[in-house]
Formats: sequence, C-alpha cells, structure tokens
Amino acid sequence: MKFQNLVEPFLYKEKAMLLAYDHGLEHGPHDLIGKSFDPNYILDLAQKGKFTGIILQKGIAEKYYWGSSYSRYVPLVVKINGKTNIASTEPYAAINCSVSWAKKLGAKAIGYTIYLGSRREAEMLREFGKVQEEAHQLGMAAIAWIYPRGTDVKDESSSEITTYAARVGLELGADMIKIKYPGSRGSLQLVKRMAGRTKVLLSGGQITEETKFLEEVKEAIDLKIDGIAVGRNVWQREDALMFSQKIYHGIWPGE
Ligand code: FBP
Repeated sequence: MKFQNLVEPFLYKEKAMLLAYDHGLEHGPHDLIGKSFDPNYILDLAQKGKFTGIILQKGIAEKYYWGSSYSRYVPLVVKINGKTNIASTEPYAAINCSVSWAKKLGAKAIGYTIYLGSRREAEMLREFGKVQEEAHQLGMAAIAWIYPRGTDVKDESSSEITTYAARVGLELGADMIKIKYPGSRGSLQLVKRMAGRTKVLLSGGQITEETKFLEEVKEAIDLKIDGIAVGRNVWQREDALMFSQKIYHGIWPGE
C-alpha cells in the first residue's frame, strides 16, 4: 500500500477543495444562517460546486449522505471527533464515531482535531495515533485538523506555532492537515516545507470580504498549498454556488 495514494479520492489535478459542514456541533445553530441549516442544501452545493469532498459528522452522514445520490459524486470525510463551544474547559475533542463505522458510511477519510498545546494534548496525540493506523488498515486517509489552542498557547496563529503544527502532522502520519491561515506568504511557505509529504489544506474561517478570501486562495495555490477545506466562507453567503465557482477557478485556473 502506498500511503500517499490514500488521499487520491479527494484530489483533482493534485488539488483538493473540500466543503466543511460540522459546525452544527462545533458552533451551534448560530452559524447555520439562511439555507445552511439544511444538510441537503449543503450536499447539493457540494455536488454542483464541484467540491472534491464533503466533511460531515456521523449523524448527518447517516441521515443525509448514506444511500443518497450525493454519495456517488462527492467523497466523504467523516469527522470522528468534536466538541461544542459551550464549556470553557481546556480544549479536547472527544471521539464520537469509530473508524470502522466511518468506513461503513462510505467515508474515504476520517477527520480528527488535535488541539496542539492544549493541556489535554497527550490524549489527542494518543488517540490520533490509534485512529490513523485503523484508517490506514482500512484503506482510508487520516486528515488532522491541527489547531494550536489552550491555556499555554499564547498566539494561536503565529508563524512559529503553525509551522510546528504542520510538522506535527507529518510526524504523526496525517495524510492531510487542515490548518488556519498563518498570516503571511512566508509562513505559508514554511508550513508547506515543514509538512513534507503530508498535504496541506487551508481552513476557510469566518465569512470575510469576497475578494480577500479569493486572494488568500490564489496565494495558497501559488505557494503550492494542496487545497482548501472551507465552510462558513462559502455556505454563509447568499450566492454560495457562484462563490464556489470562483474558488474553483482560483484553484484550477483555466478550467
Ligand atoms: P470554516 O471554514 O467555517 O472555518 O470551517 C473549518 C472548521 O475547521 C470546521 O471544520 C470546524 O467546525 C470549525 O472550523 C471549527 O472552528 P473553531 O475551532 O475555530 O471554532
């Protein structure tokens, strides 16, 4: 088995454009404005917007994706851990779905969040080690959301900690990492270098001005970042499909 090949279901011409939709758990209904409360609306957007993958927690995967026509067109990442934003404890995202159940739901990859620097980091490193091996054994990719966060993390988006996060992803055997924009071109370049053969996806973040986001995507692609995994910045817009098409053309110019 070639581990590098496990991410192929999510790549088109070597790049990935994933639609993230686990916010109902992570942030609550507050994020789900307009039509975005409806999982079918999001799945339709993923298909029509030519996303190369969709990220769901298991409940939505079971009730909306499994057995649907979308499952034939849009590869699935099941996010197997998560948390709400209600408790203000040290960040830790508990596992709520097994790797084998994600496989049954049709997932081609599992997603797992590691809060790097959290006082509960050790638990997450241990758990990720376990689920990464299980995923690989079942022929699935392991995608790590690596978000520096917790009492001991002074600056969650500094260049230093983001490049550290990228290297941690490689060391732990993540096939892809999902990180937040580190603030500058130079930092992004370093992230890519430190991640080695682990592919790097940029998170979308809160809804921003349209051109600002498209410029970030263009910059990332110029710097050979492997793609994006975006949620709110797409589906919180009224013109989400049109915006997805602009992102698509940003990632694959001339298509
Ligand atoms: P966005 O593109 O909307 O930022 O989504 C990316 C993501 O990682 C989601 O998968 C997740 O629900 C959310 O961000 C978590 O954000 P945070 O931990 O910063 O609250």
